[in-house]
Amino acid sequence: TDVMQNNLAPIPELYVSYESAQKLKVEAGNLPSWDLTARQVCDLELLMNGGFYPLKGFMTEADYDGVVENMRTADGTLFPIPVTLDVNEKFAEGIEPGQDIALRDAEGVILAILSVTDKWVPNKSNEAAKVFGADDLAHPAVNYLHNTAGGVYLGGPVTGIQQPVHYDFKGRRDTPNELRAFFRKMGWRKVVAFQTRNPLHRAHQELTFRAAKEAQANLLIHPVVGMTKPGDVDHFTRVRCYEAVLDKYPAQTTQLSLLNLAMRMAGPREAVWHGIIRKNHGCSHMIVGRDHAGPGKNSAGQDFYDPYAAQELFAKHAEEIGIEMVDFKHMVYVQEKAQYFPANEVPEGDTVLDISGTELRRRLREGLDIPEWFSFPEVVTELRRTSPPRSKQGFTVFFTGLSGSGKSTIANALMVKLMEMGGRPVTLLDGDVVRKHLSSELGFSKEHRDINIKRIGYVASEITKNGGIAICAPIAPYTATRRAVREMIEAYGAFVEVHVATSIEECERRDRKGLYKLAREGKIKEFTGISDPYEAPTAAELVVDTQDVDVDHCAHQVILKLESMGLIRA
Ligand code: PPS
Repeated sequence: TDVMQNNLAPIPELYVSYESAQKLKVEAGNLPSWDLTARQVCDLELLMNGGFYPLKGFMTEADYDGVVENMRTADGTLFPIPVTLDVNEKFAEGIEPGQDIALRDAEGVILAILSVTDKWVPNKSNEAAKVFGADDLAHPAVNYLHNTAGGVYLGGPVTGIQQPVHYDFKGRRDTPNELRAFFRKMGWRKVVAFQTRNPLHRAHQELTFRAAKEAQANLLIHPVVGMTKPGDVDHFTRVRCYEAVLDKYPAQTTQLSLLNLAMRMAGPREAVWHGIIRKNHGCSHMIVGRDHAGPGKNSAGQDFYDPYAAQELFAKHAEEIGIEMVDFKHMVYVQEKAQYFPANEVPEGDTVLDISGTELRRRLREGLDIPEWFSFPEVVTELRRTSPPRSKQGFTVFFTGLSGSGKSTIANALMVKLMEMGGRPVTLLDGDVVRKHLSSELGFSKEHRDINIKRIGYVASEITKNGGIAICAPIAPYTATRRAVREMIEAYGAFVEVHVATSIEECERRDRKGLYKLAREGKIKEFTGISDPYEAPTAAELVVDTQDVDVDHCAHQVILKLESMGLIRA
């Protein structure tokens, strides 16, 4: 059929010639310029290089409406995901349709010119409900839409000046036309694409190998390195893993190429989108799995999409896209046969072995065995380099409590105990120390306290990222701010919140610095607990009360907590 005999002629790109680009670049210096977000850079790259063909720019309002409502642009072209340029209200104010704007990357390099034809305020809740299936912030793209994306969309054709620059894995990145040319040169008329955002383990290697055999096609491992689901293994690690798996395939049959796509985790619609993108990259087939591009659970704890909805929607549109679906066989390891089988072909009575994603992460975290039947040793080595066991990772202990509650004293004792154990550098970010070195210009208004805590959080997150132990001991009276710090740190390691719950009466009775007396007399304003709020934590990892308990014992309780969390070894 036509589908099977892939057309590998070049597809249109949005770039102008080198000479025109040089001229445009100079002229664009005078245009208003928009600094693209990381996601917009990904979208722009695929617009310009033909990955999103036949789109010619960021969607107009009519295209957007059509895409949101029924997956088609105004002229009827199938396109399931809105590709829009969101900007903030302030920038939008100065822009009118008819105007050109320069699109710049994070370093200020001009990548393209957008000729604005449309400017509108989108109905984000409607977009969320129609495109992602629910206006639910548990969906990463809905969260992005409401909490990160700007409030105004600009649309219009894009004139490409230059590709975004990548410094990593340059040799593994290909435009659609580069891949088409490669397939042409190799004589690969049938190519099955494997979309992935995870490391490849043996089951994936088996299933991709089988899919290629079944379709009598060559195989393109086409992992996403743009943006994936928050919490995924970073793309640097994954690419090293893919490279390690590459020579497990028969020579000359398989190609690895990196796709700078910003995924939306939109399940069925995303699968169709992936199909269009792969078609543009010269593929004739695509593997679609169970729960393809699934975003995880919604806020009610249920799956956003039926696990087979993506395959159904893809199958419905495969002919129009011009790509054939190879449905994913769930491969399982059969112990007696020491071999992988499709789950529905397991010999009766034989034992099936499996390790879930959650179990794999647990084993990595705790430094436990990962058997060779599950993954290639080279892959496991890479994963262990990136995710050392918790006892070797950095972490943060964050004390919070009233002035004079004993935070600093316990924090000091903890620091000494951790230094006695050795192994990791320890930094104490005590309230007073921080206010001297990091926040000397700040006072005690809510705004200033928040800035202070976020600075502490930033420093602690860097320490945690680099494998050290950060101990923080500010008052940190606001729940939302503590949560923001937790999120910053949990990207790199554990965050252990310790509430030093000494009562205000006890703190005032001790009044070690004489501040409570001054606060009562009104000589210190906005004093926490007296004339300023303290929102006590409700879900701290540990609560210690210093009344009738000595400091050494409190610090020891923290040590026990760290041990039970696997952060230190006894
Ligand atoms: S915050 O809210 O987390 O930014 O505060 P923090 O940086 O921990 O600073 C608290 C220390 O500053 C002294 N101090 C005050 N505390 C609370 N309220 C007011 N108005 C105030 N003015 C000065 C006080 O000594 C705190 O030290 P600790 O170690 O907590 O007793």
